[in-house]
Amino acid sequence: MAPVFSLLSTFTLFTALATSVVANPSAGANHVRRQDPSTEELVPFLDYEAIKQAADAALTEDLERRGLVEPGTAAKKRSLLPTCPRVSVRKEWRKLTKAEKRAYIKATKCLQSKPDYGISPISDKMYDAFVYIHENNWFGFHATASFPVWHRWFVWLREVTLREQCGYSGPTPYWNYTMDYKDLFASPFFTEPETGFGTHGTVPYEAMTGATGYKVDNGAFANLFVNLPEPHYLTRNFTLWKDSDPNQQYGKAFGNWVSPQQVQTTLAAQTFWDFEKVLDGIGAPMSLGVHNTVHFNNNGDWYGPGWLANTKYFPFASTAPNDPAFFPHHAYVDAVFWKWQQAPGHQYDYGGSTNISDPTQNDAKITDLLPFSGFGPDIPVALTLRTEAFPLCYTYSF
Ligand SMILES: *[C@@H]1O[C@H](CO)[C@@H](O)[C@H](O)[C@H]1NC(C)=O
Ligand SMILES: *[C@@H]1O[C@H](CO)[C@@H](O)[C@H](O)[C@H]1NC(C)=O
Ligand SMILES: *[C@@H]1O[C@H](CO)[C@@H](O)[C@H](O)[C@H]1NC(C)=O
Ligand SMILES: [Cu+2]
Repeated sequence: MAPVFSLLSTFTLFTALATSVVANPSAGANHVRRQDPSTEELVPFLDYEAIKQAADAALTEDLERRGLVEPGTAAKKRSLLPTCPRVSVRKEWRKLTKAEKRAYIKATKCLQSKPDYGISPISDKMYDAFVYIHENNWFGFHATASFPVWHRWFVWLREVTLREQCGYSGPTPYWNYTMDYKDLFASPFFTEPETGFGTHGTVPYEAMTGATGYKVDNGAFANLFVNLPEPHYLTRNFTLWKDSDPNQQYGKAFGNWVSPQQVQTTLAAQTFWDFEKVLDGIGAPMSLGVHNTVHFNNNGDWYGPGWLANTKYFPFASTAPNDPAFFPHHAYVDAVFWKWQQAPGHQYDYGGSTNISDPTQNDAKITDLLPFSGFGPDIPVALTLRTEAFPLCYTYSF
């Protein structure tokens, strides 16, 4: 167990990845977006102009909070923006009706037959565009201040795309795995007949040279074929959890890192950067945090660049969104972030490090641009900080 555990020390892992990024910036960079901006298509269902205006309003609100512009300047800008047609409420997966679950699964698969408007140079399918924008420069928005805000916008882009391209009109689901912390993989989220996301499967499978796991051969996404970094069947490997005696250190630890108690500890953080550090287990050698624990336990495609450690793609391919379960997982991480923001003084708090190799670097700013590789405009952090405002237009109820 010890070697496995040391592999899983998040901070060590990320630092190692980041070091190789710095040392050899061109390694594995075979995924290059088209260079000529005039050939870049717009994503037709995103209102680029309105998003840019909303970003301007959010940045002006920030200036106004700091007394740098006349009171009322931001409100005037906001009054020119569209308003939310409605503020939708995201729901725990188990609260969706069977019909809603079926519709969500159908819409997810539908993305595999929709165009990506030139976003990914590797595949022309919208399903893969999400994988591509997540792997492209992934070290900029993992285990850094950008993590919660970048992934918030990412999950929202998926929500909009499921609605606009594939007609999904139900609630965006999140998987509240704290309900399952005593036995994560017995969760109906995975095991429910027909609408479960499936278990790790029974067939050992070498997805590509150096990357093994089990082909997902059951559940709603049985035999799902994905394309990044190269074509393979969706793969998971729950072994790490299953082989951990729940009464032993690692078995217990894995559960406890996603327990309701761990969420309380995360929510108790006083500043945004402390929140992110607890969420991701940064600088906490005995915790992977509420976010990373789930990735590491699911393994296979979920495991991010670590899964590809023995392939030519390491460390540039953070292809975890290959697994459709990525999105309900990240919607829950976002719910925890939202909850943290509800405490007095937290809504617009932002800061910390933008450097994955140095958590003490205190340079993150609300004006920082989050990169989306051409999937809509890059947006400033300020635009993500209130989910109830245009264009995000969603909330949680718990
Ligand atoms: C998640 O479940 C826990 C119980 O495990 C509950 O206390 C919490 O409110 C739930 N959170 C959400 C977002 O549903
Ligand atoms: C599953 O992961 C474990 C480590 O947790 C590893 O030892 C094993 O080789 C993996 N199995 C496959 C089939 O990849
Ligand atoms: C990030 O931190 C590392 C380690 O301290 C340092 O070597 C590197 O120069 C930093 N990168 C940037 C862009 O500041
Ligand atoms: Cu990610």
